[in-house]
Amino acid sequence: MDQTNRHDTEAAINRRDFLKQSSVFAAGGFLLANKTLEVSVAGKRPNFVFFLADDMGWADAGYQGGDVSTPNINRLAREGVELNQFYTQPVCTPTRACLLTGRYAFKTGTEIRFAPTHTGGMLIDERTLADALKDAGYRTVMLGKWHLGQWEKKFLPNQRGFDHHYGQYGGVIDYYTHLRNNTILDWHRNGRPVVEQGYSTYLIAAEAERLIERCDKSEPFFFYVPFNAPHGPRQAPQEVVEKYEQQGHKNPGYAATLECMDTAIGRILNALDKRGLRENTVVMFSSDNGGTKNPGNDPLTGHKSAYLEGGVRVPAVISWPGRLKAGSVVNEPLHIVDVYPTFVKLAGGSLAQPLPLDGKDAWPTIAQGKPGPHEEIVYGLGAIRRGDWKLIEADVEYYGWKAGVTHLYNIRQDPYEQNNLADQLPEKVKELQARLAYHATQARPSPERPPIPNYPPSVFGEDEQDML
Ligand SMILES: [Ca+2]
Repeated sequence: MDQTNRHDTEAAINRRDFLKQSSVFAAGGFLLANKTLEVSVAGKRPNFVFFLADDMGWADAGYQGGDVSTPNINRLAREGVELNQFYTQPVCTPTRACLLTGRYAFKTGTEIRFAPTHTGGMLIDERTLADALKDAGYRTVMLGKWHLGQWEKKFLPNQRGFDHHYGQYGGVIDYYTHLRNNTILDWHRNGRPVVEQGYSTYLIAAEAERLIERCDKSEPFFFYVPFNAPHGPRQAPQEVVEKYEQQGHKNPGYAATLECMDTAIGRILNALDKRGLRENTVVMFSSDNGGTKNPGNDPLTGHKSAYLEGGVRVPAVISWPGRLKAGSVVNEPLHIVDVYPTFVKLAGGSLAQPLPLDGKDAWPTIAQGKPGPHEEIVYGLGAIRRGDWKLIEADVEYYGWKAGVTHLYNIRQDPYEQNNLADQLPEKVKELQARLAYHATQARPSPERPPIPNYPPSVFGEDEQDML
């Protein structure tokens, strides 16, 4: 066995052991129960930085034993709290809606992934996390990929609570040309198209550095930083790709794209350090959905687009130096809808709003080892978990996974979803089906306008057509 293979094997074994250990903790209580620091949020309100990776696999962060260099994400885990059962939706658009509204995506008009021809957007009566923090006196900044409506102005980031936006509106860009399908410019700053040179991941880091350098330290801020990395096309500076080629890495393009994202995270953390802001900043990192088949999500089953754990259970860490116990692990199930109430509460903001939240304040679980706040977690209208039981009622055809088959798993006993108990436990299936049927009554689709005229346009953003 050569060195690379040995490393891969050892990493896989470590991950397997860790997951087994996790299921024991989940059964027995809460790892943090007697070890937490008491957290008081009295005093100065924290800043928030949320880094969102795009399609990063469960196994790829170095802190999970992955073979890509991610020292900055590892540092966040080492200095913060690892969220070991942190769930999202299986694809980009709905996860981003969950994060920004604290509500399940099917209620916000975003159950489906927005294609480039899509003229709809996240429903405009939804209050966003940026709206809520702005109401609480925060400066709100978004750097990166939106994917919640790319055409009408009312759906764009500056209209959804962000004081500043820089980045892309749609789902995919070329990292260097910032074009979709080699045709449509998708790079913008505050509602204006931007034509510039540079690698998107590093441009995002540079914009963040500039803003942090200039920021008024008396004004709290929320930075939402959803990178387009490591989503395809997997592009990175040649010297980084060559490093992984020389190591014999099975997917050097992916590895380099991920490493560069980690480098950008490090630059932004350093910018906070330089201004003396890190101690008063909550930094969170997660992926938006599971990895694709290559590199995969070993040892979880399934991939992006599937409701299996590999599609919806993602690497996630949260750090607040001096406030959260360094190097601790939370094994309670949490969902990305929880970020909204958790952050707004820490900010001293108001959660009073007409549309009810699905997210729960997860701070007592994260900081004090309290039981998880959820009786159930909904992954979309085709999958739900209540307690340890997870039902997958429908799914897309994906990498050999068959749609139209009912699956029932006990996630605590069977975290890799190997043993479908649906035929053995019809009453449990019925109970969970009834819950999904209830949630389906809450769905709100987003109406689309007629197709984008003269598709493909030269730039996304209807009002930006004449600005190029
Ligand atoms: Ca994604």
